[in-house]
Amino acid sequence: MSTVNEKCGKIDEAIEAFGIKGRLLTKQPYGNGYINDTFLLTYQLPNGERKRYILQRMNHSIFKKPEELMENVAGVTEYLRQVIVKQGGNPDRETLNVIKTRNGKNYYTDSMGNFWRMFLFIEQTICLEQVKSPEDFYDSAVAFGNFQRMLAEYPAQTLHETIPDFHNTVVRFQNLKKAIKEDRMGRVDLAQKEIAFALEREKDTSVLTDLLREGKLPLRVTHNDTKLNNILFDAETKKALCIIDLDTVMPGLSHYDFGDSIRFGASTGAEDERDLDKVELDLSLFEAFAKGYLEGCSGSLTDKEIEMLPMGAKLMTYECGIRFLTDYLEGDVYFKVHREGHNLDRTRTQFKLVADMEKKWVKMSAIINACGSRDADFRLANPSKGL
Ligand code: ADP
Ligand code: GN1
Ligand code: MG
Repeated sequence: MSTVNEKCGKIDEAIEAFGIKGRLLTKQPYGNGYINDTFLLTYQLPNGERKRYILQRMNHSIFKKPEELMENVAGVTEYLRQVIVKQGGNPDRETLNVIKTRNGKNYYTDSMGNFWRMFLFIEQTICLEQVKSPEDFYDSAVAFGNFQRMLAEYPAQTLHETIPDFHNTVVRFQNLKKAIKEDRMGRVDLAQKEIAFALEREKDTSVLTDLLREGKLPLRVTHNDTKLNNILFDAETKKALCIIDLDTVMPGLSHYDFGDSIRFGASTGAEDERDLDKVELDLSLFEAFAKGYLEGCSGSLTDKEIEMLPMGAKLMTYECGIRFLTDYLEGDVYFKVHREGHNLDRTRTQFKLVADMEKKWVKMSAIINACGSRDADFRLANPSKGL
């Protein structure tokens, strides 16, 4: 327990603020997220039962307005609860559930100015760091597609933009150029090859944002951070159960969700793998995800959206690479790192994947074409479902 207290001085104050009835048995750091500090709390309830909760210290240097962030999370989770109940599902397991403080608030501000929130811990689940089988990945795709479909009618205008320009690749590229120019840590020399790779692809950065501006791609409510460890699988049925990490649910393009899942899950290597020979795009995983995502969206994507999915995969991978590279150059101030050069290693895997996608472009497009034809047949047979 001492390590937890050393890491977060005011955790006990936060625990107290949520007023869970029962005796706190353990508190421990939990999970592999890069952004928030996550803890698992185990309580013994007055009736002798054990109950677990997730406590998170929100990263307020990244999320500057925790109040707005939690308004989004509470709004979306309450809405999802209703949809899940209507569908006959279990709302305590199929969505996050925000626990309120004693004062009825969605989060607690401690005396050091840290922001804390609590969720029901979803028991009997597995969180995957890497795809184990195409079936799991297909399943996660259906779940992310469903997520978007369930939120299709959500009043998007009430959502706050928790991180402005989150998937604006043009802005991300400008940030990279600024970091190169400033070279705050003297690391530019160590990343010459990666910098050259990033700069050579400037023309790609605006492809999706241009189509959005021209009205050729629709804005939807998207998750925006669809990596595989942001989904919980049921430990017994092995089916995708609950989408978590809702901090970046905002209006966005379907390509952001599709692409981010591909960059993380369809890679044959881990995101920080140092042996780049182990990293490539697995086309069968790409196909499994594309099939599942379109099925989950249930005929709601337009032809143009479908056509642009390979670009979504490439651009989200490239964008994540330039974000890791920018953070490396700026001194690892955004993503949690666990070793020297960690962000540069992550940059390299993303750029290796981008290069591999460029090689496999024709095959990726053919897979999407085939999935798109099936989707068009589905829309013909179910005219009420399409746009
Ligand atoms: P980050 O933004 O830092 O990625 P997440 O919200 O994704 O934080 O949480 C980190 C990890 O904690 C997740 O990958 C998952 O393993 C676990 N986790 C988060 N919320 C829950 C929950 N309600 N039930 C079970 N596990 C959870
Ligand atoms: C972060 O929060 P987490 O660990 O699920 C990041 C994503 C990146 C991802 C790279 C809010 O995701 O955008 O794609 O790391 N989240 C935020 O692994 O910046
Ligand atoms: Mg996460």
